[in-house]
Amino acid sequence: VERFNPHVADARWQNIWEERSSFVADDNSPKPRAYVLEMFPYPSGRIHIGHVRNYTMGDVLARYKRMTGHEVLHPMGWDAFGMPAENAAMEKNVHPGGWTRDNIANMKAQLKRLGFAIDWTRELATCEPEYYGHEQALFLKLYAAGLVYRKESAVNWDPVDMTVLANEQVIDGKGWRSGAPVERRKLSQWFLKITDFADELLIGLGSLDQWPDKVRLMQENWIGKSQGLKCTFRFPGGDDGIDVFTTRPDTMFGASFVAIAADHPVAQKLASNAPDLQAFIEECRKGGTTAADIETAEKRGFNTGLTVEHPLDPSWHLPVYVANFVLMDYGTGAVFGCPAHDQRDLDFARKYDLPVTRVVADGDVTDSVFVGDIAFTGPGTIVNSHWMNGMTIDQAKADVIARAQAEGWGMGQTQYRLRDWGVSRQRYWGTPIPIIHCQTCGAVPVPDDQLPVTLPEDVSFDIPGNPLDRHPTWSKVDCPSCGIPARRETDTLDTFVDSSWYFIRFASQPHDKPFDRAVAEKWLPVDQYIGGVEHAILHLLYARFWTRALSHIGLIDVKEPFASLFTQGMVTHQTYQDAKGTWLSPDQVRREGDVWTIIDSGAPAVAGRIEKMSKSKKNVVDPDDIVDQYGADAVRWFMLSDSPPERDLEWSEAGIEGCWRFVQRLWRLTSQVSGADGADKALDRKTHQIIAGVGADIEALAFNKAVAKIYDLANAIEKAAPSASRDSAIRTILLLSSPMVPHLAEEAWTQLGADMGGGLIADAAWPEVDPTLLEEDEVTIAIQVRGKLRDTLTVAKGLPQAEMEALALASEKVQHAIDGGDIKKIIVVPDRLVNIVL
Ligand code: ANZ
Ligand code: ZN
Repeated sequence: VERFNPHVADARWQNIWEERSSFVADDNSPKPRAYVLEMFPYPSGRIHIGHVRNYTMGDVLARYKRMTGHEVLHPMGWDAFGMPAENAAMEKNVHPGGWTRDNIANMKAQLKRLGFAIDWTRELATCEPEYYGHEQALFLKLYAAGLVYRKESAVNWDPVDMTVLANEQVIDGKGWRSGAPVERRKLSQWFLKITDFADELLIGLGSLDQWPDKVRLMQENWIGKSQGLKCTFRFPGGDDGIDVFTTRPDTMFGASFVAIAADHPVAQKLASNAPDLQAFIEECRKGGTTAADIETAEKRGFNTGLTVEHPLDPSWHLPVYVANFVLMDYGTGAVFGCPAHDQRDLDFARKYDLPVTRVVADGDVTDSVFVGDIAFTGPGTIVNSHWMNGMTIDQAKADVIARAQAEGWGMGQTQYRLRDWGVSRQRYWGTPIPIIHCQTCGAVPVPDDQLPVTLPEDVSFDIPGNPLDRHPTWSKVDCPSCGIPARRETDTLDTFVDSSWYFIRFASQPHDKPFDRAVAEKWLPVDQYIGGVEHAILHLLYARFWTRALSHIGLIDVKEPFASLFTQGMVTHQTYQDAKGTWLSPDQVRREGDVWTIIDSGAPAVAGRIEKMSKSKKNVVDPDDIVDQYGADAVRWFMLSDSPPERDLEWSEAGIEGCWRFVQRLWRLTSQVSGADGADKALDRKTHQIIAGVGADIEALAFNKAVAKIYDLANAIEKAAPSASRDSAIRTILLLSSPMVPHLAEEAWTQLGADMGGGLIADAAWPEVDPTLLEEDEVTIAIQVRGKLRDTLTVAKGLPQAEMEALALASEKVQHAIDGGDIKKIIVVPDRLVNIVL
């Protein structure tokens, strides 16, 4: 037999699928639907191996669903806005649009070579007005519904480049280009009211039983619901005071100070005539804006000299500090500090020499000296707290909240960690926010018939900042409402907005509106979503929110966009370094015995850790190169073999060669259809068990198990003698492996086509399982003599008792054990056991 030649076959079949529109989804199909989606790629330049693994998994499921009678939607598009395009523009003097579109063309060609069953008629790129114009319309609908607002908020400000930085452009608290320490600055920015949906998003997690537990937990923590008390610490003698939020009202008698955020109005007011406080506040504003930045910063405070009354004992006065660890946008921006039971408070108290009073006892330990430098946060009994002594934490919490409500100085309160979603970006390469600022009318939405607001093409990137801001004409427009000269909003939307609804646009993409509700509802929710766990929080939460928001305003009746979620592992590869620690690529080194050397110089090299493929460590393999070498099917087969899909997969030369050999082995098998007669019962049984097993494995995304079963069947076929059963097993193995190695499967299918009536294997039905063949029809029975096991026999299931007896007595081992003795009785348990009593 000639070898299977992917260099000819791959492209041929890809063209045939395309010509026949094999994978174009029909909105009006009467079949049951399956929407299979992988997270769409950012067009960074080239497809990387992680994409190949991700899309191969989705592809196998999509092809399998087609074969099992579903109308499948399996689309692909491009998450095409974002910083890298602007960075390229700054560094290489290219236009972000040109750079992005070139990348899309290249990456699309790369994907096509892998033979994915994608409906390319639905391809979309978020950077095209055809997409983002509809996004602007949706944004304005949310605005009209009160789900969008503007407020002052902190951004990362690079004082040297005089520009706003995205979080990912802040590296170790410094601007990525200037290296200058980043400052916090206030700007008026646009927000989406995701907090209105905090509870819904939390409760909704409960229905997502086909999501990984870890992802649900991460979202739960991100939403961060906590219940506690909001209460006032009054200024002595006054009516007003400082409101604090606490989740531990049970520890109130352990309070030793009150701390407020640097941006708290009380701090601001005091600072106006206290230069040293003003200086402290400025200090606090330095450093990044993320919670992690603030968490890790050293705890520092400023004693304001003010005091407040303790609500449970007004004669007891506590000092008020401004502290860098208190955030203005959580709770009330103020806390009471209880050092014995909160680590930050303890660090703070030790530094500023404040009292530490233990109020929760752990067993017999009640003395504060045992607090040491570690706060006690476990369960226990209340102590040092007057009437609360002896209560549990929960009893004390309830007691204090009830008392506060009765006496009017506090209220039970639910608090969420989740913040509203700031969507303003001071960047060019994003969706323009469709608002016009007018001196008289305020913020005016761009009228519908003036959408899309398109980006200007003539922009420059030679100086830092937002090119939209300095464009000579773009932002100069007349107010749509009153007609006077006004200014177009120059902020663009966070690219997470683009990826919050692309799966709806895939399902339905009319020209004149974002989507057709009825059509979108036919497809949604996505039945299987596959992607990287790095998107476990933000992307998935934003997409869930956006879908709920659209549903809230009546645009679509879908609550959860992704019914089932799968997060795949990474592709890893061996790393190599030279003696100085410079990374070397695998093809720069050679192994001689146990030592590695650099091929060019003969100098020693070190084989390092197996790590995620990355350009910086030089351990990448380029999908194009390996497809050139081995063809698409061997690469696809490798992506599915060996490792469970949620685990990391190590790329290896030996591994891909094994896959290449298996592809050839399958090919040879298919040339062995003999036309012979006769049944091979054992092979039939194996074949049908494997049909059932592979189907179940693919449904469960256990691709490595499906692959192992196909190997198993190949072995069985190779061992079997020619028969009709064997011919049928050969056809079956082709069908079962066709979702994984579709090019080979099509090629072999046509070769067998003479006796099968033609047609594509892509359109063939998944083989049916004969349930009677799944049952084992033989059993193993135990033969005992005087209760002792003497032999085991394999017999037909349901064998009559007399025959079981006869077979037992015919056994040489049994006869030996009887040794001429008298048989008193023979006990038979059908299908299990024969016991001979002497
Ligand atoms: C007193 C106390 C005693 C607290 C104790 C904890 C332990 P979660 O669970 O995350 O909601 N807190 C409240 N507002 C804050 C702010 N704006 N910035 C920094 N910290 C703030 O956390 C709630 C707890 O975090 C609150 O309960 C408060 O400290 C602090 F033994 O109050 B606690
Ligand atoms: Zn106006």
